[in-house]
Amino acid sequence: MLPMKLLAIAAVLLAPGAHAALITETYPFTPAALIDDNDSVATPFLASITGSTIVSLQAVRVTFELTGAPAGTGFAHDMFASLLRSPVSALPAITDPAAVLLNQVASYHDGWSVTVRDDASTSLQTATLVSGVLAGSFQGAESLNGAFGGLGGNADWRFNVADLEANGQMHLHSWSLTLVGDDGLSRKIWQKITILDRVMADEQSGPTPS
Ligand SMILES: [Ca+2]
Repeated sequence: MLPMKLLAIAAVLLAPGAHAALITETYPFTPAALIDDNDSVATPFLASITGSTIVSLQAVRVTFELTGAPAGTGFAHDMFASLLRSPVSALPAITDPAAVLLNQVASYHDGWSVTVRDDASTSLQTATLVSGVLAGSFQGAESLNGAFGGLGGNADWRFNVADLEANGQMHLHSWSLTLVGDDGLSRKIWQKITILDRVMADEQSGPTPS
C-alpha cells in the first residue's frame, strides 16, 4: 500500500496552504554616509549576498533612513533612490532588474525613515509632509516584487541614492534589504515523491504484454 501512502503525502503537500516553505531574510547596513549634493550620479550601496537560501523571491522590501544633515535642512524633493540586482561580482548592466523607489517626490520635507513594500497602501512618490521625516510603510514608485519576483536571493544588490538638485545635505543613516521567498526544499520533496510514485505504479502494473 506504499503508493497510497505516497499519494496521501502528496495530497497533503498539494492541499490549500501547503506551499513551499517561505523564508524571510533581512540584511541590515549602517553606511552613515553623506550623499553628494547636486550630483546626478547615484551613490551605490552594495549588499553582496551569497548565503541566501531563497531560490525564488516572492517579495522584496527596502527599509531606509535618509534625512537632512543637520536635521531639518534636507530636501526630499531633490532625491532619487532605486534598487538594482546584478549577478554576484558582475558589473551592473542596463538589463539588470531594477526598481525605482522614489524620484524627485513632490514634497519638500526633511527625508524618510520608511519601509518600501508593494503591499503598502500609499506610494512614496505621492506621500507629502510639510516638514520633518516621513515615517511608515509605502509602495515604491515602481514595483519591487514585479522587478525581482522569481529571482534568487544571492546577488549583488545595490541601493542607489542620488541628490539631483543643489542645496540640502542628505545623510543615509541606514538601510536594510528584506527578502521573502521559497527555499525550494518543499518543491524538491514533492518532485521526489512524484518520481517515486511513478516508479511504484510502473512496478505494480507489471511488464507490458507483447
Ligand atoms: Ca540637494
